[in-house]
Amino acid sequence: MRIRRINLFHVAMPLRDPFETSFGRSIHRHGVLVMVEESSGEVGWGEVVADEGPWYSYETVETSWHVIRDYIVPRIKGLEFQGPEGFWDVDIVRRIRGHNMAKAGVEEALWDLWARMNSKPLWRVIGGVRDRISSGVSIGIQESLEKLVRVIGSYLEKGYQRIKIKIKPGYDVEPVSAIRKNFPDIMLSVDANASYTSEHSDRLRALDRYSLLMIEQPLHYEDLVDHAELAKILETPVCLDESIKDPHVARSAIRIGAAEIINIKPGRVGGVAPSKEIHNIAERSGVPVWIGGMLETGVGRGIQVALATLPNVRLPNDISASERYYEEDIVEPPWILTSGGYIEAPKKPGIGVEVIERKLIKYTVKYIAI
Ligand code: OSB
Ligand code: MG
Repeated sequence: MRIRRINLFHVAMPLRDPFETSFGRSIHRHGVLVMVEESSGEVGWGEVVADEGPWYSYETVETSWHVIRDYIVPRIKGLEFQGPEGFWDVDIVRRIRGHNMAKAGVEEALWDLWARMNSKPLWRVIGGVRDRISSGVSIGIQESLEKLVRVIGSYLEKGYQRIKIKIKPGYDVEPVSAIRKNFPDIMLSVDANASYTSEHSDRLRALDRYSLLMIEQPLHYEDLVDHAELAKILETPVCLDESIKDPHVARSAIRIGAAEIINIKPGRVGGVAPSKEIHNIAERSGVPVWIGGMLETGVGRGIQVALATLPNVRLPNDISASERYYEEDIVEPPWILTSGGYIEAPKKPGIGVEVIERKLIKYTVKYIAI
């Protein structure tokens, strides 16, 4: 395949409910959709999950725009690729340090394009083994415990298989205990988004009483050693998100015992190939993985769904239906939850859904064709 043009769309999608974590509150989900055009006219889509500001990661919409426009596109335009893996052989891609969200947007678009050109669903192209994936829901910090319990009840009614709540120091044992009082047996996990330090280990140990599925990224985003020590003293398995920037870090984290579970977010690690690589490293070490999310639009969700069909994805994913995030998704069909809390892996080629131009235009705040 030969790329003749790349289009970038900075989108601002209004979230159905504001999403609050230990690092801030979002009302809109910003991101960059990447559309690659092949010389035959076929197109592929990918999603940069960077936020407007450098909160979850140092990357932002603007830095990804800069890196894609000024470094990646000039070198990949016109190149003949034998397959999407070829992206990682391009000299400039190897030389760019970090900026995995920017790389992921382009890389995912090449995978979608490749699968479409071969008339196969992406999940089949990457070796998926199941035709539906387990869906969980991630719930932001709520203004009251009553509201939290009510919101959880409504998602359980819809069928979501696992509830994850955001915690931070001072908002942890109480919400978890309130949830357990109302829902003693549900699959429940917590995500701290790096808001604790080793000094909080008593507070974290207090969570051991609630049979949590895992505690996600309790400590600093660059820290592995303290996570390894914490994993030794907690019964609740420690899962890493922010710390697992790429396959290299995944290998180190597993080796020292810092990651008993890994949250793979394709957008965070550079796209499909690095996600598969982390999946395989973890599988060889007996570490289960699941696919995390960044409130993706229907495009990024297609990439998540495909990856969630891989064999070592053994826990429910942060991949919810389109309507959980947005009044209106930009793709059709929207992603829907089926009975029992599953999302079906599509039968159509590529990510299996189409971007609707009218909706894309509605949510685009900046556009460039390169
Ligand atoms: O830490 O997993 C996280 C959303 C934005 C930034 C970070 C995280 C999240 C989520 C949402 O938890 C997961 C989803 O997309 O449903
Ligand atoms: Mg997380």
